[in-house]
Amino acid sequence: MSEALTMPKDFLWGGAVSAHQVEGNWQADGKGVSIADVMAAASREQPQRVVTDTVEAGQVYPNHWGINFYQTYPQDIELFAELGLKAFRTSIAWTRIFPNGDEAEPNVAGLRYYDDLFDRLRAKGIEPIVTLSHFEMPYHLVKKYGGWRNRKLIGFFERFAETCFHHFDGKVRYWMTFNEIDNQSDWRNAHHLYQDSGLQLDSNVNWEEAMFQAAHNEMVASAKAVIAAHKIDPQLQVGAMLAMVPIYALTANPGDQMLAARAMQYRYYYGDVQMEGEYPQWLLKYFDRKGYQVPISAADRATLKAGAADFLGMSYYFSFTVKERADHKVEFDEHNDLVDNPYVEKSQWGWQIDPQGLRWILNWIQDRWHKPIMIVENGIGAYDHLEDDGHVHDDYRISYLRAHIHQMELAVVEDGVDVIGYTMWSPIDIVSASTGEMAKRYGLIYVDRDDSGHGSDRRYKKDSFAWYQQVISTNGANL
Ligand code: P53
Repeated sequence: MSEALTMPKDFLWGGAVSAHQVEGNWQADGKGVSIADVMAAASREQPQRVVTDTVEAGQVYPNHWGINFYQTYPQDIELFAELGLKAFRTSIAWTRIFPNGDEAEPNVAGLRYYDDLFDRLRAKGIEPIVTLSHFEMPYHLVKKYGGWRNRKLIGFFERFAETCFHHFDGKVRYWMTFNEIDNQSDWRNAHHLYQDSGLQLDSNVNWEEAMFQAAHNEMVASAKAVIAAHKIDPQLQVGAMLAMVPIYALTANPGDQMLAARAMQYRYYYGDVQMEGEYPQWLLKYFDRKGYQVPISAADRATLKAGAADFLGMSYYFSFTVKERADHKVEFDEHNDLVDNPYVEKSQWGWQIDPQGLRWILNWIQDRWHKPIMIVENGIGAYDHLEDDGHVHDDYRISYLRAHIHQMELAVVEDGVDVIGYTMWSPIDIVSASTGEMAKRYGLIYVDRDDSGHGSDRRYKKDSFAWYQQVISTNGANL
């Protein structure tokens, strides 16, 4: 790589996971059933995970075992410390704290588990960064209340958030409310509506309208959490969390350019609402035109304004490309309007690999929201091979991470973008969120477990482990 770039001294180099993808032990110590616990495994070829309502014999539920992190975390933290992580992002499984989501009192055993996890991280000098809701809401809230379309969930989430802010005050300083709240902009994909908002919709419902209603309630809940956190401890920093995907126009045709601009507005209005506390005009007009009922009260507007997020947490995996629709309508439909970008390669799972897109989107965010940015996910899912001698030669992972970190450093050093941390996905192999596979590996540490749940669970350091270790120890100078 070209000459070294000097990153800020206190930059948070880290790694990220989520609770349901690692913890397993899905019924331990009073934990309730989450939406991830009733999602069966899928595959690269058949990616749609089926929600089975109850646990069915003959189905595989990879989130029931994860990588057994609920028990192995003390040893895994030793490995993270050896790697040199300065920050570790995970989530709190809502169902460990409020098993059904609507209880008045928290489950103490759940709080104790995270107490010990955060204490052990701190003892190693690793800053915990915590997401409150990462695709793992209580399934009871789906069944009894219909998920986030129901305003009652605002109160339930507020209680959960307040409980965590109080209980972990002094241990956790950086929080995020809803993981990748913008994935549901692809509302034709039932998986995203379920994962983000706990929606299971009939065909007679307008899914797009339902998505806007659910997202509104989540954003009000998120703002209430921000307000509560600042009351509990003004030091607490609460972020929004978006999957940032640059959406390019295929050509200089103004029609392509207009649709690309609209696509960015569509996918990132959640950011406008959460970072600035305001709905954009174009969207209010869109609701009118479509006749959508999204009850945004004056009280909600005040809440959104007062509860604007402190920073943006973001993931970055790929970019999209669009071209003008045949009917020339300036309306974005993520499920149907995307085209291949001839200038970029794809991963084994068909995700477009675009390191420069990271610099592009960081600049875009800085210009738009003017708040600190934390990259809380970036990585590549790939098939790995564990050699007989215990090595995994994952040069493709090193290449991916190196190219992306380089672009981030250019954004920080040359462009002055305020990025305060980078937690790669993921320091250790985990269950994939979209397909439930173990074989889609992201880790710097290999976990011996396969798609059907078999394996010794032993950990092996991949080649990328030593590589990232020296990235951190040189503060990003040595890529
Ligand atoms: P997996 C889809 C598109 C982009 C990011 O994804 C996504 C998803 C998942 O629905 O999710 C984030 O495991 C997410 C993580 C997830 C990671 O990206 O599907 O925040 O939980 O594991 C990678 O390959």
